[in-house]
Amino acid sequence: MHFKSLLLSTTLGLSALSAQAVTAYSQDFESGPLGTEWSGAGTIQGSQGLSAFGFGQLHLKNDGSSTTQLNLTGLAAHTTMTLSFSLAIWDSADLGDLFQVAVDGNFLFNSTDFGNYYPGDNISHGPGVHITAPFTDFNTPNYGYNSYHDAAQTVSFTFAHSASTMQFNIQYPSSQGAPDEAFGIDNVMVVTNAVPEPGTYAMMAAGLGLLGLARRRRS
Ligand SMILES: [Ca+2]
Ligand SMILES: [Ca+2]
Repeated sequence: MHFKSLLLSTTLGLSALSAQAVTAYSQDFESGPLGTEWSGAGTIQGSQGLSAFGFGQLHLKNDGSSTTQLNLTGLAAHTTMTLSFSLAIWDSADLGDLFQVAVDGNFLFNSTDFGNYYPGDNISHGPGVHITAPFTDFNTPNYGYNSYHDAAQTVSFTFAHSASTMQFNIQYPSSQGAPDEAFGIDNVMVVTNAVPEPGTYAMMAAGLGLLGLARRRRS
């Protein structure tokens, strides 16, 4: 292998390995009150039976059709972001309802493939992965206090992002409102990923290049 191609492959390998993941924000809503980074609709309420699915005792529940919003500022330099959270879908959320997740005004999920109840389908729909037991009828399983089916999903989005601020909006525009139907979120985590600066690349590449040369000389 030529020295230049060795250097290039080493640099590319290193840049992938040395991407810096930083947890910019995490919130499980277990210790109130709700921080000022949150605005819009939503209050901290009991996780009810979804505590068995990682929701702890409390989560942020939105009982209506308007937006819950998270605003973060002062983010360290980064190139990509991962937003993850647990999603509770309470009561009779009807499949075909509109649900939306956006960051900085860009939709990550904007679909009517959302809801709890659809005979013969037996899972919840929405962003992410269904984690609660499949249901067998309108009332089972019931993880809440109302006599309706409830479900939960785990959600994760990774996308290009470099701004020092981020705005996360989550909304159930066609909600009939609690106690008919509602959603909640928990375990909200924002992780940013930064690659090393060009100067750092060059130094690491040079160091490894020299190492490579030394190895070649020995062999
Ligand atoms: Ca919680
Ligand atoms: Ca409904």
